[in-house]
Amino acid sequence: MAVVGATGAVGTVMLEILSNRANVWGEIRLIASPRSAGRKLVVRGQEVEVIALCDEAFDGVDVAMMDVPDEVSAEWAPRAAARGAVVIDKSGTFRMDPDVPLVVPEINPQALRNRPKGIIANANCTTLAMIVAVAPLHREYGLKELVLASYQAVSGAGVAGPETLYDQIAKVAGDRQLGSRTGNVRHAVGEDLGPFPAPLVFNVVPWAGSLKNDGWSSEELKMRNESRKILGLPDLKVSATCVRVPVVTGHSIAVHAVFGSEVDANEARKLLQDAPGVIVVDDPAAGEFPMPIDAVGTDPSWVGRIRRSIDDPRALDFFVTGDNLRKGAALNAAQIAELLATEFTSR
Ligand code: 11C
Repeated sequence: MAVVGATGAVGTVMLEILSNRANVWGEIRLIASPRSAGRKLVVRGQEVEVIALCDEAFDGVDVAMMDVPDEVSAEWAPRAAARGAVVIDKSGTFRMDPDVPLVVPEINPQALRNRPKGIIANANCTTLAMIVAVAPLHREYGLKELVLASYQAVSGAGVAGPETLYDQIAKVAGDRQLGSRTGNVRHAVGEDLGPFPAPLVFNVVPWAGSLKNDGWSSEELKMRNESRKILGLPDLKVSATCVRVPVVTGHSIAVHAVFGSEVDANEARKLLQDAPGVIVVDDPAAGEFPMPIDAVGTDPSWVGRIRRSIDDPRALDFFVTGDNLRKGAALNAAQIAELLATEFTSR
């Protein structure tokens, strides 16, 4: 196996995950940009030297997991596939390509068999946290529409995200004027906003990704288009508002899901309790809700605040939180790789 982008935010979590799951790989090769080549990282208790991205790096590799920027994937995923590796790509480049399956092992594992380009795509972290909870409800009630609002952690923006938030927190700590009319957060934080369009500290920013047509952000369109593809519902109505919040790790989504048939909140809660990859934390009277501070470092999507819409008996409202670096990225890719390993060994 090759891990491409081994030194990034997701790469670091990937090495941790590969170190803790069953070893079906033998050699794990670590690949990164020439800038990071020569660094030594630990995987499965062994120190491994990072090698620079080049065609030869893929020789003998069965599965290559790539976590690199879109433009790097666009060039290197086909090159790695041409060298004989099955590529699991975590970028946005191939997700909507009809010849590339978009796989969530709990939902559509069969899709990975049809991969004419030798590339399998991994969904966006916000989509992944939400879709694992939505799919079992869809199977029971028949999904018609999703209205979503996300609360996304800064680590979704890569290593620069947490660095920016921690720096901003250090700059404002102890100033009790900030956040009131007499304190100016923008002034306290300074001009360097890192990867964000506005200060994150003492704030929420209704923006993630880049500007697309008619005012939608790329992140909002990903939630719509990827949900449709994963669930096999090309006409699903999806309306998402993506918001960045001052959380380091853990993306949350408020979901309003409209179904074809009437829903029952208790039955839905039971369905979710039995669903793979989901944990239900839903006891508001005891102060128990899904929250990033609890979900960080864990594998499932945490679901709570499950209630039937007051005005529509076919609609369910709930809140989901998941670790955006684990199920949202590295874990889902590792699960896909494990499915591939089963396929290879049964040949
Ligand atoms: C964020 N969800 O939180 C994004 C990061 O398409 O894989 C992942 C972008 C992607 O900013």
